[in-house]
Amino acid sequence: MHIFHFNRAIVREPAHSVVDGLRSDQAAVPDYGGIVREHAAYIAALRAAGLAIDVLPPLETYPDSMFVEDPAIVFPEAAILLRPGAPSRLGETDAMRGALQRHFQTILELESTQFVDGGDILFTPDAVVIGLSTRTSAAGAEALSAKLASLGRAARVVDVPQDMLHLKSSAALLDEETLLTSARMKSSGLFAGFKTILVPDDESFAANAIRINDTVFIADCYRRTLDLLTRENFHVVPLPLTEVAKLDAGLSCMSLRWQAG
Ligand code: CIR
Repeated sequence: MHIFHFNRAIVREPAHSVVDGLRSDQAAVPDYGGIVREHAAYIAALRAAGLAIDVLPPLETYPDSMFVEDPAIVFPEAAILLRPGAPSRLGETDAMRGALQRHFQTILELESTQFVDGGDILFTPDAVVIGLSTRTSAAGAEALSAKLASLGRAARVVDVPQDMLHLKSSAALLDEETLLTSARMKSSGLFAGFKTILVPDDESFAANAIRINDTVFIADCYRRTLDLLTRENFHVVPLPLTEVAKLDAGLSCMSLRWQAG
């Protein structure tokens, strides 16, 4: 699989209701205008990285629906519709189906007792890593592993630490063998077989980065992680994320990315 090579993406514009999205810190109220600006900067950055983008319309019924990573995963040859583990987000699966049908002939789906958030899925060269979390159930991970096997892809299941929303809240692949992650993720079992670059403890969420073609995108508030990656010779582009981060969200969750034939 081409882990970092992408030429297409799907994003969804934020709805006004996004300010009512799920978040762990109720005191940190996100600003709608700020989210719109950060989302626009994100789309511009993906276009500059060479991606053609489908921009889906906002869905007021689903406050978190701009986080399109959670209801699906996509590969060059197929897509899998997931079932987000938060009840308020379950309907996002149906809302994503049509957008995927425009691009993928093969679309697999989970069943009603199975829950998986795309934020718990990390693609690596050898396997698709699935994190068990408050959103991704063991039954969901098992069912997804079987779907992946039917596509000829291996899966590996790890444990997301309890204080993390998703596996990718603090983990990203920087190249074929190197993970950007945090010490908090060590107990997950994710590190096995990888070199790791650990972000500073007070920048754990900087590891919700994305590599797209030759560029690594990180949130612009994490200056020490930016310096660290630059010293390691990665081409790093910081993006504004202050308001989006109030919704416990990062860069990976705002797009579905793939390499179309
Ligand atoms: C949620 O709690 O579902 C949203 N407020 C944030 C989802 C972020 N998604 C992701 O990291 N994959």
